[in-house]
Parts: sequence; C-alpha cells; structure tokens
Amino acid sequence: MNDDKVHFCTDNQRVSLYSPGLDSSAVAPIAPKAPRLVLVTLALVFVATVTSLMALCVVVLQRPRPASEAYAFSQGFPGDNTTEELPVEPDNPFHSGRVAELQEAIQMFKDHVENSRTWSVEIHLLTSRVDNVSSQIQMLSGHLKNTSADVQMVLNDHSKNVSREIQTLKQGMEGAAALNSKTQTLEDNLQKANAEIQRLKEDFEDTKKILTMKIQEEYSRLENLSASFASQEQLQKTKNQFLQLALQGWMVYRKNLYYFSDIKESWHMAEQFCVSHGAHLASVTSAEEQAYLVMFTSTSYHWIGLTDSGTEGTWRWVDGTPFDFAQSRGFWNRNQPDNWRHKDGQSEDCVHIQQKWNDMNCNSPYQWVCKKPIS
Ligand SMILES: [Ca+2]
Ligand SMILES: [Ca+2]
Repeated sequence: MNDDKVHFCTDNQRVSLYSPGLDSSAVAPIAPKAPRLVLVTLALVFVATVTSLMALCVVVLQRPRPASEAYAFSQGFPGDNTTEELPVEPDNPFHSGRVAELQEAIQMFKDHVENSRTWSVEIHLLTSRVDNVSSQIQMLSGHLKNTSADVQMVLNDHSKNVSREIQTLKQGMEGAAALNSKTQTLEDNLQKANAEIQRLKEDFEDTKKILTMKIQEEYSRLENLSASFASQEQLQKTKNQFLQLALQGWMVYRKNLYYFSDIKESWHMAEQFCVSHGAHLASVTSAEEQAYLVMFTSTSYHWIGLTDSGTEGTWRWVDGTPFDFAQSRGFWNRNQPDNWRHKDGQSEDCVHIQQKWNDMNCNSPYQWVCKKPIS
C-alpha cells in the first residue's frame, strides 16, 4: 500500500487499486499512533512540572522563618506581576538571603507559568492536529475498507477464475494423460505391427522364393507336357490324316504315301489332283520303289512325275527330287524315251509306267500315281 494506491499480487499478475477522490497531498504521513504518544508524553511532562513547582512552594512555605521575614513575605507576594523589591532589614543578613531565595523561586514559578501557557497553546494546536489526523485516519480507514472490499471482490472473482482455470487445466492434464496413454498404447501396437509386418515380409520373401522355384518347375513341366501334348496331337493328327487317306485309297510304303487313281486324266490334271491333296505325281528313286509301283500298275498305264517339258531331253521330277538318269536307266522300256512325234504334231514330254517307263503325249488320259512323304 502506497498513499492512495494499493498494490497486491496474485499467482501470476500484479493488481493496483487507487482510492477514488483521495488527494495524496492532503493526506498526512500515516502514523496513527505516533501523535497520540507525543500528546500523552507532553501532558505527563506538564503534570510533572506543575507538581514539582507546587511541591517546591509547599517546602518553601513550610520552612520556619523570622517574624519579620514572615511579615515581609506576606507584604511582598501580591501577585504574578510583582517585580518590585520586598522590604528588607538592612542589618539582617539572614533576612536578605531568604528574600533573594524567595524572589528566585517566584521567578521560576513565573517562568513555569509562562511555559505552561505556551504549552497550553501547543497542546491546543497538537489536539487540533490530532483531531485532523484522526479524521484523516478515519477517512483513510473508510477508503481502506472500500479498497479492501474491492480487493476482496477482485480477489474472489480472480480466485474463482483461477479455480476454473485450474480445473480446466486439471481436466486438460487428465485428458492429456489419457491421450498420452493412448498414444503410448498406439505406439506399442505400431511397433508390434511393424515387427509383425517385418516377419510377414520375411515369410513372404521365403514363400516367394519357394513359389518361384515351384512355378519354374511347374512351368518346365507344363512345357514338357505341352510339347508332349503337341507331339501327341501331331501324332493324332497324322493318324487321322493317315486314316482319312487310307479311307481315300492312299497306301503307306516306307516313309511315303501313295495314291493309285481309278480314273484317267491328262498328266497336268493328274498333277493338279495330287497337289490338291498335298502331293505330287510320284517320283521313283530306287529299284525297290519301282518294284512297289509295278505291283499296282502292271495292268494299266499310270502317270508318274517325270517330264522334259520346257527343254527337250532334260528330265526332272515334278516334286523337286533330283533326277539321276544313270540310276533310272533300267526303268525305261527299250528304245525309250524316244519323244515320238505323233500325227497331230504333238511330241512326248510326260512319262507313264506299266512295268517300265515310256514317254508319252502329256494330254493322253491315263491313271496316275500320287506320292507324298509322311511328315
Ligand atoms: Ca520329249
Ligand atoms: Ca515314247
């Protein structure tokens, strides 16, 4: 508290209160008990001084004195304005000394009386000041009560606010503690989940390696099965083809299929028939094959795939087999090939077989022999 303002501190702030309408210059320094103490002290000193003077007068008046002195005393103490000389006996030294002593006492008494008057004025002034100070103290007390009430009200409000804030903080701390606990639990679960994920990754890698190996093995096995299946399928296809060709009259000899027609066509038409069945007119490359064909052509002419059309005398197999004239020399009839020129002007550029070979006009209608390798 300082003059007309009051300072107090709460937990976290400093509050200052000012007394309304209070002039600090009009307020004396606050010492409510000091003036009363001084006044009492001065009163005691005054009473002690008066008592001492009265005792001194009593002592002086009770001392035995000569009659002349008593007379002089009774004549020379008319009042407080007596300064005139008392009547003395010139020849009595004792009487003169007592008179001087009495005058001195009277003078002291006068001084005390003067001082007492001065003290009375001072006491009156002091009393007025004390009253003034008392009224100021009373006013200050009122301000202090008002200020105390305001401070108390502010403190109460602030205390309520602080209590609410503390309650809120407690609730917040409790929530934070619960949240921290949940966070810790989540972190623990996360660590466990990470460990589980790591373990699952390792298991996945191991399983992936095993599965990859198995897949590769199964893939190889599937390839083998596929190849086997394709081979079987091809084999089955070949069998079906064989069966179909067999039903159509094709026959197997060594690594080739042969077809001996029942009808007759020109050499070129016969070749077209063979090509339409994936074959050509037959080539003959060995005596065994020649003997095989003879078994089915001994009673009628059959076209084979040998021709010199294009360049007379240059023979070629129509299926692309190289022609070996020396090897096939014994397969020809005697004096053949002769490229006989017929009456219609046509010559002989195609070969047929009946026991032996003979070159003939290609347009002549004969049966034929187709040949194709077994693939
Ligand atoms: Ca010819
Ligand atoms: Ca001929």
